[in-house]
Amino acid sequence: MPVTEKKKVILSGIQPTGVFTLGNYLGAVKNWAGLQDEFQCAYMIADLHAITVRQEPAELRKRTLDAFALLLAAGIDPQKSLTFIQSHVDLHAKLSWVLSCFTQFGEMSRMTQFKDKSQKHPDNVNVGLFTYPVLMAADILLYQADFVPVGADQKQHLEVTRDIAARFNGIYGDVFTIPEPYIPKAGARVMSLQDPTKKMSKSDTNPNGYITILDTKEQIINKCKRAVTDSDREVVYREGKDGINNLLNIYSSITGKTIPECEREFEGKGYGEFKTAVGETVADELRPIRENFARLRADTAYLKECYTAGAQMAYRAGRRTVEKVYKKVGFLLP
Ligand code: ATP
Ligand code: LTN
Repeated sequence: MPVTEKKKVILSGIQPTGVFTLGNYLGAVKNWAGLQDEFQCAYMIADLHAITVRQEPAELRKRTLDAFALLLAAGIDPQKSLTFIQSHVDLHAKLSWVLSCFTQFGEMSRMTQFKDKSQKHPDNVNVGLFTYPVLMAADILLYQADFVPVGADQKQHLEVTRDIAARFNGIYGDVFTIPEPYIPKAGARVMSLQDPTKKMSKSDTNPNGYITILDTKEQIINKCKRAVTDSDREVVYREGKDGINNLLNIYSSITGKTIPECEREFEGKGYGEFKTAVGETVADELRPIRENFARLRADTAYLKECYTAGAQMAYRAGRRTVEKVYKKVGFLLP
């Protein structure tokens, strides 16, 4: 009889800090649906992470439900994948505490996301923002994930997760699987349309900087037309042409064409024509998600059924890891 191989485990998460942007989609969520058959996947809404920046409570609740519906709208099937909300599974917080005692202050100080976000919110540089990557490590290690599909901005957090896991394993034996990042070749870093030296972010205060996956065709085309570029005329990928490079990346990531193929397609054409083509391509790609979302979001009873079942299954999947960790570090079991 053939030995059936156990599927490798994938885990990823997204914060309910706003409607997902084209960056979240191309860098992460788009790939998640396609991994569901080959892997045992777990996808969660990272609401614990979201409160590292001050959130209005009613708004956070609404955004969490929106984000959950968006995952399903983007093709995540709760029958195939563990689909849940982070705060519903208390194991994340428990493991995070233990891991924080195996993480060095200096390691956290080097995280660029911490530096960026504390600059952005100088009035609220809280300890949660500082230890954010430890909680992320707990999310991943709890489920013994083999791969973590994320955008390029999360690479540093994954490296630190690997370091924490290896350190713990070095002391206590093989407790954690060491996870690998799974970063897409194209679309891993979509930049802001208004400042193409910064990543596109859903918590940007200027909505022209990002395209959300629920924007209408008209809004998308308008934002692309207004995208900051440069003063020459050639649609070519070149150092210093950050705005055009970004639009080429987006176009290439959606169409699957290589950058030189895209350049050839727009040879001799102006920026206006190129920007409209990018806008139309993006809008066509996102339309089905917007339609699915409208249908799913209206059915809150179904969403609740999915996230309740998801949390129970996630709990069962993660429980053994916490038990093992508690035993290893020497807690007297109740
Ligand atoms: P916030 O603006 O609140 O910090 P965010 O838009 O950066 O949020 P996250 O929830 O932190 O989004 O990230 C969800 C996923 O989307 C992660 O895997 C992250 O790597 C990916 N991602 C975020 N922004 C981009 C981007 N501009 N390009 C590619 N991938 C991205
Ligand atoms: N920090 C992530 C969101 C996130 C995540 C995770 C991603 C929270 N926990 C676990 C992968 C695995 C971000 O994208 N900013």
